[in-house]
Amino acid sequence: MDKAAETPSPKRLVSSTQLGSLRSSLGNDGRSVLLAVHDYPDPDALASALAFQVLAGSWGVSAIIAHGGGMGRPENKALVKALSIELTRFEDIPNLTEYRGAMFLDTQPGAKNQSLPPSVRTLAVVDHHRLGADSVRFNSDPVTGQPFYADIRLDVGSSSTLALGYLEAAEIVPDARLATALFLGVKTDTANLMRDARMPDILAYTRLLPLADLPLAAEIISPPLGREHFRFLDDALRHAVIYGHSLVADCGAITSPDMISLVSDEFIKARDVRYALAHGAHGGRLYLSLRAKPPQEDATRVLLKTIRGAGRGGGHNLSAGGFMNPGRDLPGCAAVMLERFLAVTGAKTAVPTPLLGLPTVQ
Ligand SMILES: [Mn+2]
Repeated sequence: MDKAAETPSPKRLVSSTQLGSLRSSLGNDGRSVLLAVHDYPDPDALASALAFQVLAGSWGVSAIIAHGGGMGRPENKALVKALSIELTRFEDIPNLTEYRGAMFLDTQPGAKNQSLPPSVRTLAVVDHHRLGADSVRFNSDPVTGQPFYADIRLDVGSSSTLALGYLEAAEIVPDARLATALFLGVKTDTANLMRDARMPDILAYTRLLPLADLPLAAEIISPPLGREHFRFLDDALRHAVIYGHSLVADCGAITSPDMISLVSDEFIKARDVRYALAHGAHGGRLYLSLRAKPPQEDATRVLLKTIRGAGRGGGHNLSAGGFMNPGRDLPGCAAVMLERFLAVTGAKTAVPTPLLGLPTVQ
């Protein structure tokens, strides 16, 4: 985290010193900047990138939002479409070195959930994720040694909260489009302020509320769903097994890694379930999405212990995600993963019960 000489007032999330440091990091030599978000970007990643695109634009710096992977969750696709967010995939950029460098949003250099080639210089990072061994412990590019601006706050529930802090420091009031995006970013990352939300998130939410286009936000958050969506959920329901207080849902082969968070989000609601883990195979990896229910607040620890040595992951207190590299033995990897997860969550000796096999109570 950047140690600002000036302490922001309690209502100011970002000081003018921090804003100035970011501005000089992005520079203004006529070259564009890449706003790099994590693969399979979610509303928080997209909204914060949009905010920094506006902020950079106010400094005369042009920036494009770029990412790896695709997009599966219907509401993520709806956000991009409804707000006309222009996205470029890293692989579609012919010459990455034409850009001055990258600002990472909702992810970090070295994190394995983003696939920007490391040859691109890091200019800045704004994020709120706790990562395993990947966490940025330095403020300089590992390849070039050049310093960059880093603002990584584990005590904030969304990158959109931080992005709004930067806009406010620059005295920019977001228009309805940007406010709608940021509102949805805070809302989805904190599950309506009920998951890993802190006071800055609550303040950001209430500031964005009157500025956002709420009917449009409602449309984005509940887009029309095709039958394949329900088939996917049906399959996940049939494969969900409860072991004591831990639920595991095998989603099989998935079309996009972000789909499994739909399942973990939903299944953590099950009575007496304290951890809900959804997993699915995509592109030779076994993806995991974990949700925890208070008083359990160790989702990232549980996830990292589950995948240890076999992949990468990161997250927050109540939600975490990552992947394992199964090599040629996907079933073997899934079995190891399950064994570790049950051991870490204290469910090793629990008798497995299918979620749909539970008796209906009351
Ligand atoms: Mn986020």
